[in-house]
Amino acid sequence: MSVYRDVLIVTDVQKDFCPGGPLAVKDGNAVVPVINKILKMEQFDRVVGTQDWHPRDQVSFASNNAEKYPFEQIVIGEITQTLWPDHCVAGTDGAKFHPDLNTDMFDLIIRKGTNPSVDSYSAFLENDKKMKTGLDGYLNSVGADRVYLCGLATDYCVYYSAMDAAGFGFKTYVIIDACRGIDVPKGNIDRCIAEMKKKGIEIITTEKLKDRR
Ligand code: VGL
Ligand code: ZN
Repeated sequence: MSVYRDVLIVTDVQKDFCPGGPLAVKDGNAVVPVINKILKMEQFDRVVGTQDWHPRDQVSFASNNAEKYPFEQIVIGEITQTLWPDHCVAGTDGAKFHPDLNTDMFDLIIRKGTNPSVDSYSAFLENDKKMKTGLDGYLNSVGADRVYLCGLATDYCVYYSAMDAAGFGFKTYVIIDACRGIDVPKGNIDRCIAEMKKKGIEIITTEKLKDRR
């Protein structure tokens, strides 16, 4: 056991974000074997899985906004919100984890985006940057120092979760070969990677995980 408490966060590896789903991330399913391999390395003190878990009337669904289409933006109060195809509706098949993802080692599963009027990309804070999911409290209570993120999507839920993890004071790493992104608007993945680096988040690969302890 290391002096550090290391937590892996497996972000939104759900059917609806994989090929064939309504909000398919290009090659989204390719993260599954990579994450399974990471889990097998048993290098983490805790593993958290997240699920995007929306009510049908979630404001970020284009279908809930008259004459609006997926990938357009709307302004709700002070929040600029991108609109999406309906996805990850709570309790539906598409909201399930990818069937090949090994979830046996998940200590905690956190569901987010459950508030109809505010979306949540981050596993820590809803898009209003105020309402908490409770994940920061969990990480503090298990004594986490370092947070490692992987999953979907690089430029949305992984990005927002990583920025908040760093904001809450955790040393934060993104395992980039275990992530895939949406890249809307075009260039968004590269922009997010640059922003994360600017915040002190380390972008690493699975290969680099092996000998870090
Ligand atoms: C996500 C868009 C909408 C994600 C979730 O998991 O990255 N992206 N909802
Ligand atoms: Zn969502």
